[in-house]
Amino acid sequence: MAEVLSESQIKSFQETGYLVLDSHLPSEVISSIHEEISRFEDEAKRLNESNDRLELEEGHTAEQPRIRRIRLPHKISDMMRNLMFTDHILAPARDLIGPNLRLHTSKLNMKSAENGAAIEWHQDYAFYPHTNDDILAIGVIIDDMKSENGPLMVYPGSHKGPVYDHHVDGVFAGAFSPTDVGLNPADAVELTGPAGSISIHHGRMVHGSAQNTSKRSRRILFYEMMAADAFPIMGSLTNWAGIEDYDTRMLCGETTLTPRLKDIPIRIPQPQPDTPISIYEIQKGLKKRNFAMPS
Ligand SMILES: O=C(O)CCC(=O)C(=O)O
Repeated sequence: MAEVLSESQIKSFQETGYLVLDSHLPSEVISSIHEEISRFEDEAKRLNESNDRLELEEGHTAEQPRIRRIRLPHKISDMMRNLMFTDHILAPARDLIGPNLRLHTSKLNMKSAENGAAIEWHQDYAFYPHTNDDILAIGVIIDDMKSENGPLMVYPGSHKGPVYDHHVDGVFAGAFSPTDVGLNPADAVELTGPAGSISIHHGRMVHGSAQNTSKRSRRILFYEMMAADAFPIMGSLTNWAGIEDYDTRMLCGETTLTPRLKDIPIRIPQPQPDTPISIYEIQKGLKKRNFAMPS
């Protein structure tokens, strides 16, 4: 018996690999996220370079702080940690991949007005292959997400296809060009919705987003999670400091020591480039960009 999703929403997710739940969160939650972001923007005014909390956008200055990403918000904001454990986030995930869930990571992508960076096409599963693909990214849409401000885009159904080659010159580059692998750009779909909506995409879904050239920011808070019986394959970009540490990431339900194996394609994201672990930096290895770079 599903908790919040209808049978047709579950079926649609299984077929297409994504869902948008319009106006899913109370407006107070979004207001609280805004307050948290303001706090991090104040912190950014004192920074000249990125650190393990805040990744700065090119062009950042103390006068005009520009944050590209708030890293691991569940670790540095009680508010965003508490939200992660609510049914707003976990109930739809349980409806899609079962009762036992473990966090993979969290991030808040800021995509600022007028220059916010693109994210090239990729599959999350190419970064962190696991023994099965019951893996989701849940995006809390903080600003109205529309065509003009660089919405998340997906290739519906691509979660059932190959895991594409995300390497350039033999080094993991975390991206690829859809046209090189026979995907038709006309098939890509923009995920749009008012602030307070949530997007859900499958771990194998091909997705990306263009630079934001509009006058409005497009901020989205991702919680990426998987079934507790999905274990990282060696070489996966998963922080693993032993099972005790891994189990601190349980979001709900029971942990296990018996991984579930699924017969699915796997590629190992190794060797890694000699850059900090950030998708924005890793993707700089891509020679043929699909989206414009910030000027
Ligand atoms: O923020 C976006 O539009 C896409 C985010 C994404 O795919 C990522 O951070 O891995």
